[in-house]
Amino acid sequence: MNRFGSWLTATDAGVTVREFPQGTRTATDAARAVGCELGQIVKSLVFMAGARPVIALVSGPNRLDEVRLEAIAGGPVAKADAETARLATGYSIGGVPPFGHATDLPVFMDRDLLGYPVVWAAAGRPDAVFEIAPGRLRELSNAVIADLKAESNRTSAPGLRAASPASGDS
Ligand code: 5CA
Repeated sequence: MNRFGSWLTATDAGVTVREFPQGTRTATDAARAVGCELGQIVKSLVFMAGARPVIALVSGPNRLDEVRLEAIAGGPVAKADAETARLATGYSIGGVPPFGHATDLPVFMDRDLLGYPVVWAAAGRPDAVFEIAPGRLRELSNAVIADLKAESNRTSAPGLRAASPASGDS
C-alpha cells in the first residue's frame, strides 16, 4: 500500500479513494474526471515560508495571494520547487494530498472551500482523488482557515484583458 493508503488506514479516516484512468493531475483534469465544479477541487500547494515548508489548500480556480499567506505563515513566501515539495510531503506534484504527509507540515485552508457540501482532493497519485466534506478536511489536515485567494487580477498584464473583452470567463 502507498503512503496515503497507509495513512488513511491508520487514521480510520473513512475516506474512499477513487481512481480515474483519464488522470486528475491538474485541478481542471480532476474536475472533468469527477464531474464537479472546479471550485470543489482542492489544490494542495507547497510553499516555503521562510525555511519552513507549508501547505496551502486552495479552491480550484483561485490564485493564492502570497502576501496573505506570508501574513499568516510568516514569510518570506515562495512556491516550493518540485523536489522540495516531494521531500516535504512524500508525494509528487499532481498527487500531493491535503494530509498524510511525510513530515509535519502546517496547513492553511482557503475559506472558499467551506462553501461547498463536498470537495475533492488528490489521493497521493495523479490519477486518484477522494471526496470529503470541507469541515472534515479541515479536521483531518488540522488546517487553519484563511482568506488566501488573490482578490483581483492586479498582477496580470492589463493588455491581455483588453485584448479579449468578450472572453466571458470571469
Ligand atoms: N491532482 C490535482 C487536483 S487535486 C492536483 O494535485 N492539483 S494541484 O494544483 O494541487 O497540483 C498542481 C500544482 O502543483 C500546480 O497548481 C502548481 O502550483 C504546482 N506545480 C506544478 N509544477 C510544479 C513545479 N515544477 N514545481 C513546483 N510546483 C509545481
